[in-house]
Formats: sequence, C-alpha cells, structure tokens
Amino acid sequence: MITIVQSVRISQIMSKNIKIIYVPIELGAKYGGTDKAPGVFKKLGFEQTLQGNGFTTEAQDIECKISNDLQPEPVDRPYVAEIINISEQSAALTKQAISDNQIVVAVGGDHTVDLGVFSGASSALGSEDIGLIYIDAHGDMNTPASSTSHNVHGMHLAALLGHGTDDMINVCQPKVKLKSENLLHIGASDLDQFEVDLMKSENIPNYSVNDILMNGLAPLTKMIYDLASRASSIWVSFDLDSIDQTLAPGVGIPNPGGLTYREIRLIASYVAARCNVVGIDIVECNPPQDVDDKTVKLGIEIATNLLGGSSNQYSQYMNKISAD
Ligand SMILES: [Mn+2]
Repeated sequence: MITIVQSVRISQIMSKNIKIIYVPIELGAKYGGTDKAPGVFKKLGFEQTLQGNGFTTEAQDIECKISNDLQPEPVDRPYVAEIINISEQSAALTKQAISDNQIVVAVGGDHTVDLGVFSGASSALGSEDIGLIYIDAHGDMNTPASSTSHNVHGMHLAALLGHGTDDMINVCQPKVKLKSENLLHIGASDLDQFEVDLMKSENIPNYSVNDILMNGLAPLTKMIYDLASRASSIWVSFDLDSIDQTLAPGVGIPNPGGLTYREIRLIASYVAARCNVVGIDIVECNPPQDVDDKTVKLGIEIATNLLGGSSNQYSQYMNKISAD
C-alpha cells in the first residue's frame, strides 16, 4: 500500500479568499522579538505565496504596544489589559472575516494571538461546531493561580476552555469558546503538572512527541479525522517552537527534541486534506533569534500547506498549468 497525501490540490477549504491579520504582539512572553515577525513574513513574500496558490489576500495590521511602553502589571499576569485589548480587536476582525466567508490567517506575535482570533472564530461559528488543532511543544493551559512563569502566553488556551479569569474567558463574547473534546493538542514535550492534570481530567485529545516516537503518525491521522467528523470547522494554531531547533531556531524557546520536517509536513498536508480549515494562526516566530530567515520561510511553507497549497514555485506552476 502506498500512502500519499499530496500537499497540493487536495483541500477541504471552502473559500479562496484570505484575510491576513498581522498581530505583532510580544507582551505575552518574557523575551521580546516576536513583534518583528510580521515584517519578515511580508518581506519574504507571504502574501505572494498565497496568491500563487490561487487565493486572493486582503491584509490588515493590528497596532500593538510593546512591553517597553507599559508597566508589567499585575504581577501574576503582566500586561494582561493590553493583551485583552489587542485580542478584542483581532477577535472582531476574525468574526467579521469568517462571516464574510474569508479564511483567516493570523501572523503573530506571541501565542496570545490565538486568544483573540479563536474567540472571534468561535463567536462567528458557534463553540459546538468548531475544533482547534493546537500544535505546540507547550500546553499553554495554565491559569494565573497555577502558572510559575506568569507569562500570559502560557494561559490563553486554558481561558478558551473556560479556565482562569473572566476577562480572558469572555473575549469577544461572554461564553466558553472551546469544548474540551474539540481540542486536539499535538507535539507536546514540555508540560507543567497542572496542564497534565487538566488534560487528563477533561479528557483532552492529545498526541505528544513521545507518542509519535512510540507509535508513529498513523494514530494521529485517525485523531485528526475523528475531530474533523465531530467539528464542522477547524482552526489550526501553530507554534513554531513545536519544530526542532535545527529547522526552527528563530523562536523564543528553541526545541532540541521537536517535530521533524517530514512529520510537520505530513501533519499539515493531512489537516488540509481532511479538515474544513476556517483559519490558522502562526505564532512565536522570533526573527532576532533566526538564522538566515529559515524559521520564517518554514512558517510560510507550513501555513501554506495547512491551506492545501505549496510554497514551492514549481508546484505552483504545475498547479496553474493543470488548472488552465
Ligand atoms: Mn504556545
């Protein structure tokens, strides 16, 4: 048997119109740098790559204050008020775009970007029907009470599930945004005990790096398939620190045991082939740490794969002539 999931021309995506939202936020992490990522994505032709795959693109920037401009308050959640302010803006833009039948692509910024954009998508589509595929070395499921680092980019996923404080839970609308069975966490290698306990108590589907090493990717493709059967719309939140540091050095916390190129390509292509992807966020890219822009280039490639396309010029050319 030959199993081939091509990254081109197989896609469940319903729209060819993309709304790109650039969110240069760095307030959720202790280190700066993620605010520089949108500029590098633009410089390296992210929009042109999407257009090369037959999408139309419309882009918008959200203005984000940086940590030097603000006081790091309160101590258990520094900068949370501004993070919520930015999240409300990205949520409103996302909700409108999805209502207009656009696919949303959010480029961070640190991972708090996901709080706003997923809240907007869930508010547009309903929390019963939306699933979240969350690819990250970390859990991001702490609460202000459980967090030891106090960084908000480790708390927003808990908030989407209804844990933590009301101000984060109620972004966009006062409602829990994500059912725990509609979350699929992929690529964990660094979880806190609170997160492990929460994932167990809520039966959150997850597939860690160790699961991949022990059992391969076949069980994961079944989990993605099952999620796509339960949830009619899928959002993908993609933290570049899930990828091995040899391929993705330009992140805040480089990962010495992260996903390989083959693994991440197969996961992205399978998601595009099986899921009605309504939006993605690509986050935690830290250009000052990058080497020859390779993390951004990989980010562009994976984001394009998740939408059923290819960043390879030859593939785009072949697609175009076979479509003509
Ligand atoms: Mn993360």
